[in-house]
Order: sequence, then structure tokens, then C-alpha cells
Amino acid sequence: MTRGGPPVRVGVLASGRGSNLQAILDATRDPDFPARVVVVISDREEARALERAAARGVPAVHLNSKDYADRDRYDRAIVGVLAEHRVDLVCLAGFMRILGPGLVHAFAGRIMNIHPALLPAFPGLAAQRQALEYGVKITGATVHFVDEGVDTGPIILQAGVPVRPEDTEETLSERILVEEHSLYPRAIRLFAEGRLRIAGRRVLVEATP
Ligand code: DQB
Ligand code: GRF
Repeated sequence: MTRGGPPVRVGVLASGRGSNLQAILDATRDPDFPARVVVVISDREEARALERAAARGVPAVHLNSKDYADRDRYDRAIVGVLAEHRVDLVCLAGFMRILGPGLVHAFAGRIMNIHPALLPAFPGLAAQRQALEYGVKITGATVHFVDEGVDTGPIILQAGVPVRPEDTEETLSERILVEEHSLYPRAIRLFAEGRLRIAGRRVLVEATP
């Protein structure tokens, strides 16, 4: 099938392992996928995510927050790199720094994050451990738009994952990660197809035109 318009240009922000980045890169190998990763930015020089980007010939940029006087200046450096690469959509994939209002507004409605729980349950850090400690029977993964709060933005897609009695944080995280890897590319595709509409707290998924 031929597609409408040029591919959406995605910038990925990642701090660590980069398995979600890898899932996105793998999805974009399909020439029919309507988006391309054009830059990967990390706050950590040793992030595996930067190696994964470089291995695919995608520009990999390390921005050290210690080189900037405050959060706003650091965020402005991120915006600069995103703008330089003409990024349309920003995807946080294990990015461990909170985005300040300047960055959020510069890309309003065009920043996504993936969280390893069914939001609004278990926001913040160590969501899988929080779910185990609470004793829920079902947790999961959420892709949401990013707003000025932490893990509070409008929800795009969710997938449920059972908690097993024998689970540890590691086994549960692994089961959730499988869902994350299919969820994130689906959300990016919907965005790139122009099918996501934010209506207050709700994200409406429109039919294929
Ligand atoms: C995260 C949720 C929480 C943290 C990091 C990532 C966290 O508490 N880190 C320690 C503090 C680091 C710092 O001070 O920078 N999930 N930005 C906005 N909204 C979000 C989500 C994540 C990252 C940045 C969001 C985010 O929902 N504005 C990923
Ligand atoms: C994932 O569990 C994601 O939900 C969370 O951070 C982790 C990142 O893993 N935001 P990876 O770096 O994509 O492998």
C-alpha cells in the first residue's frame, strides 16, 4: 500500500537499556511503517540505547545535564537537538529525567511515554515493585501523552498483564516488557496515521480514513 505523506520523524529519549527503542527501530524497518527514528538522545553516555541507535545508523546524542546550569537550560538543549533533526514526535523510552514545562509546551501533544503499569495505578519509579507490593492480580503497560505532571497525561493505549503468585520484580517486569514492545510501535503508528485526537483527558482513536 502507498501511504499518505512523508514519514513522521521520531526523536527517542532514553536513559538505559533501550529495549523499547529497539522495538520501535524494528517496527520502522517495515517500509510501510509511517514513522522513522531520526535521532536518539540520552542523558547517560553509557546508555545501551545510544549503541542501539548507532548500530542502525541513527544519530545518537549524549546530553549531560551537568553541563547545564538548570533544568530549563538542559531542556532547551534537548529542544535544540530535536529541532535540528526536525522531529515531529518525541518518544520517552526509559528516560529518567522529568521534562520541564518549556519542553512539554514546545512539543505540546507530541510527546509520548511508556509506563510499566496500568495508570493511574503505580505512577513514578519502580511501578512493577509497587504492583507486587500492593498485591494486584492484573497490572500492565500504558502509553500516554506527556503533560507537565509525572505519568499523568492522557492515556493512548493500555495492555493488561497477569501477576503470578511466584512473580518477582524481574519476572513480572519481563512479562510487562513483552506487552510494552508491541504497544509502543502501535501507538506511534496511530499518531503517524493522524488518528489520535486529544479530547480533555481522553485520547480518541479515529478510524482509518
Ligand atoms: C519517569 C517517572 C518518574 C521519574 C522519572 C521518569 C523520576 O521520578 N525520576 C527521578 C527524578 C529525576 C529528575 O528530577 O529529573 N517516567 N516528564 C513529564 N511528564 C511525564 C515521564 C517520564 C519522564 C519524564 C514524564 C516525564 O509524565 N513532564 C518517565
Ligand atoms: C520500561 O519498563 C518502561 O516502561 C519504563 O522504563 C523501562 C525502559 O526499558 N519507562 P528499556 O530501556 O526500554 O529497555
